[in-house]
Amino acid sequence: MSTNLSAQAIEQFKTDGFTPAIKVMSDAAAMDYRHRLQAIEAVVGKLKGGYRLKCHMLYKWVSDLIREPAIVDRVEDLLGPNILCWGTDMWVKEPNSDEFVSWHQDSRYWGIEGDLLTAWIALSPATVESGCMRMLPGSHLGNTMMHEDTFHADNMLTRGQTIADHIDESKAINIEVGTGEAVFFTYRIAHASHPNRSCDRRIGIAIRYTVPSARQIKSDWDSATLIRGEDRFGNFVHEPTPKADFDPDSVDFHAKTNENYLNILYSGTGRTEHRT
Ligand SMILES: O=C(O)CCC(=O)C(=O)O
Repeated sequence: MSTNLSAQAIEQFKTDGFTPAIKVMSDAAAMDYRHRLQAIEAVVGKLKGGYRLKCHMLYKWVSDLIREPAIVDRVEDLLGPNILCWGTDMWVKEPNSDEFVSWHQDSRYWGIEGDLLTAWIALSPATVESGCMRMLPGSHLGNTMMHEDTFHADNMLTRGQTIADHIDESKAINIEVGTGEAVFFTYRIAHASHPNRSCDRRIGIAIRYTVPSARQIKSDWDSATLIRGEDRFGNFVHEPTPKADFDPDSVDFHAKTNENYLNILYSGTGRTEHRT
């Protein structure tokens, strides 16, 4: 079975800013990943802060997932042969809960100049009822929009950042993603998601892929994991690969890079306390 994107999906990524949902693993593999995630929750509780962010340095199975050919081959179709993984976030919405994600563009906050895309993988069905993402097609082609910080208690974003401009909801599209499917979207796209009103947890893992020519402009230091090809730019310190869950070498490195990441995410807010 081909693990490449169709010409149509590549075209849609260029014009709309995202691909259709594409099967990247079996339902059984997704269930296995879900069990691994839940086994960590059983030990550390709700995944917050470092347990949720850049966690490919903490959990061996996430470190394996970011290298999965069924995902990376598609990323290569969009970014080219040299690929770095810059981040991994868990997005867990509990059944019948109020947590939501306001309209935002990731490119507004991450300090990355260059190409960056997300592979968002569903480990349970992301439907309209369970609070799948919504995206505004073509919004990646204009200028970055103005955002304001709300710090709303139910907003899953670090600073509750919300696009201040009017979003025409009638033009937004629901991005339903089945278990074991992924949607690939550029970090410039405006996106959001409603609360989970279903009886199951809505679990997604977002993997952020970029290219070696990209650079961090909000910090003198940043790191990424080389996934494929070569890095002739040296803009990111290369991250260690955990040999097992909570490998001490990776844990130390993760603490440093995650603190740097949170400082970038909160820059300009004057807040020193991080709430993720
Ligand atoms: O999972 C969600 O509902 C939102 C995810 C998101 O905003 C992102 O991956 O950038």
